[in-house]
Amino acid sequence: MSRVCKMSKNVREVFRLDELKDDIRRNMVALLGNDPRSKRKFSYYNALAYSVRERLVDLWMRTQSDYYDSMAKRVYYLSMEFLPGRFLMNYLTNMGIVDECREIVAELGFSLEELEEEEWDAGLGNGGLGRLASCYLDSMVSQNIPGYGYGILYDYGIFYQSIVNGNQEERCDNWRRHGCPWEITRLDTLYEVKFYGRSETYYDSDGNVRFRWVDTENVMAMPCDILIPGYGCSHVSNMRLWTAQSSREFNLSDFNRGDYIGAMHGKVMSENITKVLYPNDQFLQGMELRLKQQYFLVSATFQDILRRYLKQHTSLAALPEAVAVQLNDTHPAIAIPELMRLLMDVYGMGWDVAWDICTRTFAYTNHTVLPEALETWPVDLLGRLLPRHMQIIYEINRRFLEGVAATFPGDTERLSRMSVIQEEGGQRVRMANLAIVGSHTVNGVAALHSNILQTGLFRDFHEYYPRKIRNVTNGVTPRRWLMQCNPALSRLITQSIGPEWCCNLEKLRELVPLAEDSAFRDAWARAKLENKRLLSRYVLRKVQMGINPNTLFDMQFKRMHEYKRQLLNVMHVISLFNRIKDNPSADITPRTVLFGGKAAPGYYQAKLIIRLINEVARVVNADADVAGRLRVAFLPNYCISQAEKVVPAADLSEQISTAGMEASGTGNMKFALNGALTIGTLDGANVEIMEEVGAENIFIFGLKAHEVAEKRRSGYNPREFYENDAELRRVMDMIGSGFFSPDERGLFSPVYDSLMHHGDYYMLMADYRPYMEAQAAVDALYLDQDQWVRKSILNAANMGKFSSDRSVMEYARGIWHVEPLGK
Ligand code: B1H
Ligand code: IMP
Repeated sequence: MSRVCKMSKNVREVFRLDELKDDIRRNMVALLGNDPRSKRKFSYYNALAYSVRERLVDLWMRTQSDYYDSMAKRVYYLSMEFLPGRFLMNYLTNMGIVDECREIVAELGFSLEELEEEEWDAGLGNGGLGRLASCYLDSMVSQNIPGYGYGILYDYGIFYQSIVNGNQEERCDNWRRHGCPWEITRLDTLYEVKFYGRSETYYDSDGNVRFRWVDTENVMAMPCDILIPGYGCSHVSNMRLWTAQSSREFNLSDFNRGDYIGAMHGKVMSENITKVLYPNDQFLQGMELRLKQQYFLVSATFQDILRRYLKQHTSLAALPEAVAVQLNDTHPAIAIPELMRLLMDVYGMGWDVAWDICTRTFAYTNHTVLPEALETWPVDLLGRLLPRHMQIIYEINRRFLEGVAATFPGDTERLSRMSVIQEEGGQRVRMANLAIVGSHTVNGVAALHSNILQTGLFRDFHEYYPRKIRNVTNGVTPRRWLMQCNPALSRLITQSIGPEWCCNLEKLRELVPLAEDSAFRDAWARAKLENKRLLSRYVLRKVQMGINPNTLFDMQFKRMHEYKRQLLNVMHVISLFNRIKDNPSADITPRTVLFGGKAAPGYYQAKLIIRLINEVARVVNADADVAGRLRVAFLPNYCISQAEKVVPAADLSEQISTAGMEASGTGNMKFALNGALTIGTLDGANVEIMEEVGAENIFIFGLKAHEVAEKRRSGYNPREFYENDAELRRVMDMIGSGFFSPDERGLFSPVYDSLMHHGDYYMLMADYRPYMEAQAAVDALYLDQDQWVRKSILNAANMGKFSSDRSVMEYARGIWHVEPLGK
């Protein structure tokens, strides 16, 4: 903290702000080749970005030197996804120079906000899992924990979603088309990554049998660094993202045979590895290219980790004392056999020593229990692409099962459940089992989820390794998710309780007594209203629809997924519509219901629900009786920069997944931190949010996780709810009969059928009435603005636990065994 304060006092000196304007002009000319007199926003954004970045490089080098000098243990966060969004405001926020920069930019004839809008989001992830990785990097560096993110620099990030005639259409996200000023490409560093070939046995000089991987096809990995400034800029770290480059000797034999085009084809194909992010949140497609991406990340990263380690060590024996590797889900779990391969085949270690190093280095975070998201790879495919790894996986499994068999003699069922190799339906490698066996610690991402891992999905493993599976509840960075995205509320909070909250979110508790102060409540309500006005303008621009900031803003923004139950929300909207139509003079709480989220391109049902939302919106918004009381909109292309506009403006946050299915959720935390009240099920981190804010300040409804499980076991009959609830029946019949699709009556039959005829797997029918009742309580409370605002304040005030600073410190102390530097 002391460093932070010192820095902000003389920030003008440290960051040479008096020279910033000149630097912007200089970069306009020298780097961009543009005339500073042309007033192009895009050029100014870039020139500003370069001028900001260059101020951090120096601090980054000092930070790295600190790490070396102190021989600090380093954390490597391996993730196939990072979702940083835009960088400019984050850099300025963390450097503490937003206001100064705003002045300078104004002198150049721009507003900071308009330059900010010039930046294209870095969307190198699908959703929560990728954004969590970015929050953790922010928290690591802000708390002086030596950490790096390692990932892939996809040419195309998560697709751009547009809505055409109510349907989702995907466009490619060519996010670097106009360059990316934050990237520092290391053209001079290249690692070779091998694929295919075969594993060969040979004898070393001592006569021992050894293995080597030969006849491979090689691709080069080139790193690109993006700096990550800590808040207060005490430290600056980086994420290192890899791009694929063809190796020079690629298909040399084709060249030599005169097959130039054939050789070039191979070259181009090899560079495809980092072309595109797979857009299937929580659904395994099992494509060879995806496995290639995973191994590409892992191989390049470990060459870099070992290179750095070996600068200061002569033996790899102490690797676990110097390096902690966190696997962000199983996506990089091929790292386990890769490290074994390196230690044994390249550095000559024996199995036992290598295995001990390996298992003391890795930890694995599980983010989902959905069966369709659990990674398994066909043995054939893995064995062809990575033959030596397949051998090592078999050996890991053989030794592991020997241990299990010794502990549970004769329990063959258990052995087959726990095996890394799934036998039924063709042999496959279960990546989760591999990750558990090869890690010292496994964690779930919210208390309920970790409990489900221990007693459900990983129960056998929990019995075998009773201390391995633990919980670290997710968190979000208060820098981006309050300070940066919500200046109005941040200002008010800082005026009231001082600025420390952004590094110590528990401080927000000091707002609790202020909930009883009517002047403070008024100021709070004004800040929320200002945000709602800003969002209204954005909605008008985006979808040409006027919305009224004085209505209740009811928001559900997240990936489109059946388990997240956007459909349940739609069913509530339709019910409200019917109530208004039945009784046009009824006194109801005016609402604006907003949705946003992408559906995986091949996920038919999720796309159909987007269409349904849009058709319901069309009917509702056009109805004269409804006008002024209910409006519905789907905002296209939900992404980080849109979330920064949506989250601060929400009154009500919809977190209504089927209990037991949302591992944690992090949107729930962001909304509550910005003063939204939650309507939700007891799922994921909602459980802990309720514990923190108190049951009286949150709208909890519906089946609990154990009740969902119990209903599934005992037989669940959705029709029973249909038959016993006239209002529900009417909603379902409207969807099924084509009320919202008059030109295509059967359009929504699959939605109707999934609930009525295909078992309603996500139990919307069971939760409909409790949800309606919870929504009625929301309506009633909103009419009493004084009470509502009080609860809004109490929500934000009690979000301290959900800072990613807390999560990261739990990982650091309990899993990585690293301490913040300089403390
Ligand atoms: C989460 C994923 C995920 N869980 C596979 N699992 C993917 C799985 O491309 N893939 O193959 C991509 C993503 N994402 C989310 O993680 C959970 O659903 C949320 O509940 C959780 O908050 C988030 C962060 O822990
Ligand atoms: P890397 O750790 O080798 O990737 O280097 C990252 C940065 O750390 C370099 O650009 C240097 O600024 C710094 N650095 C690298 N090696 C050393 C060292 O041995 N001592 C101090 N600083 C170093």
